[in-house]
Amino acid sequence: MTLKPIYFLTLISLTASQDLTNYEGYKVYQVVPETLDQASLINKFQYDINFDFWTEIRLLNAPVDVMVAPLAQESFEAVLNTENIEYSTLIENVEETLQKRNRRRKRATVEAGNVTFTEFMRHQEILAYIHQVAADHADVASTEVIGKSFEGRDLTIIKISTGGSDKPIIYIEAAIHAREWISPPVALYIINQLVENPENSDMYQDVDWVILPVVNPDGYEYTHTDVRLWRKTRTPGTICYGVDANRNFDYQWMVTGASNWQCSETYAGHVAFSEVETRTVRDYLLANTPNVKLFLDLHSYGQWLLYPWAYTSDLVENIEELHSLGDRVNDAIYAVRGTNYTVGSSNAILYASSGGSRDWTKAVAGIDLGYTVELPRGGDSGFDPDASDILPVVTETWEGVKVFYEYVRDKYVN
Ligand code: 0X9
Ligand code: ZN
Repeated sequence: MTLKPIYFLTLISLTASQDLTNYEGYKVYQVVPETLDQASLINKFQYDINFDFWTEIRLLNAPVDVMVAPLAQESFEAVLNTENIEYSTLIENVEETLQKRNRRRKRATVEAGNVTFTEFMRHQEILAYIHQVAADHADVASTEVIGKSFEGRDLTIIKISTGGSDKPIIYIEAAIHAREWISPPVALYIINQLVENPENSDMYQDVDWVILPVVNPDGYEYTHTDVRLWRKTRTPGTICYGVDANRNFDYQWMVTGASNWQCSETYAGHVAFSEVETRTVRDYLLANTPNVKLFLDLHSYGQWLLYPWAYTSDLVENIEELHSLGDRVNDAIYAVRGTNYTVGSSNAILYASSGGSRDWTKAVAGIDLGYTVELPRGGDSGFDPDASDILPVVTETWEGVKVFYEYVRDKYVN
């Protein structure tokens, strides 16, 4: 069948026309709910397309950063004022902040195969680095393309292992949310320290490591080329692009804290696992159960160490283990320069969300230990740390990763 050109053009113009690419006049408010009523009121805006929650409402008296479209600001402020909810303006005009940042963002090129922790690397550079590591350390490191993104980019893991079978695996992934730029460097630093620092060679004798530095490369690249604050994947819908990959996993999918509206930042997809990126992660993990013992999902921002469940306030069965391990990881990170994480027990989470990877890894893949690591904020937007902030964050986080490793080794290696 051939489409007449005129129909074809109409179809194209109907596709993805509502996506936001300019943030002129958008404001970011920092709101502090002090009572449950206030929290519940603010939470109602989660489902409004004019609101993009940059951090979630988790505890009373903890600040929540939310970006609001110009046309909704007056009524939002009116609600905050009437209800006596404490707030301040974090960013007056998001577009201006982004433009200022763009002008400053002149970076040195990264030589192919090298890694840097003083610049944010592009997806191709990240791939080149992990391939180089595997080539230089073929006895302990190998890469595998476990799938392709929607736009055809390689989803490449690096495995660090001295071989043998049935060793416990620590699986770490980053950048399931495109704009959370501090997360891939943390993954890359773990690779770098394990393989390129001989002091750490003990850490992969009895435990295998699998690291996927960018889960959502299409979105990640789009944040570099077009829209800095893009969060979702880049699959086209009829009106808007993208699915929140961290609402797309098939456990309690679309039950709460997720949207069925395709233009929402937390759009769960038209079905669970609609996204090739989440299916790829699913298939890899299922193929490697029961060896995967620890799942770390690197996000930003907010300094939270979150364990299941996200979809319910019921307590997870091994909460004591998860909480005390989280506390010890925080102690190790804190010792470096005082960065303090809040370790999230389920009852501390005020509002649930469902379809996230970490609930799925616990309930379906049977991975008992799993954390969403919300790394520290940085830069004006919180998602945009200065390149000079990378090193302090990756080095302190590495101290926490060592604690995770020791726990897995002590528990699962005979
Ligand atoms: O909403 C998310 O997907 C994560 N936060 S983010 O700001 N990086 O988008 C949190 C996922 C885990 N959620 C809960 N444990 N509630
Ligand atoms: Zn995230």
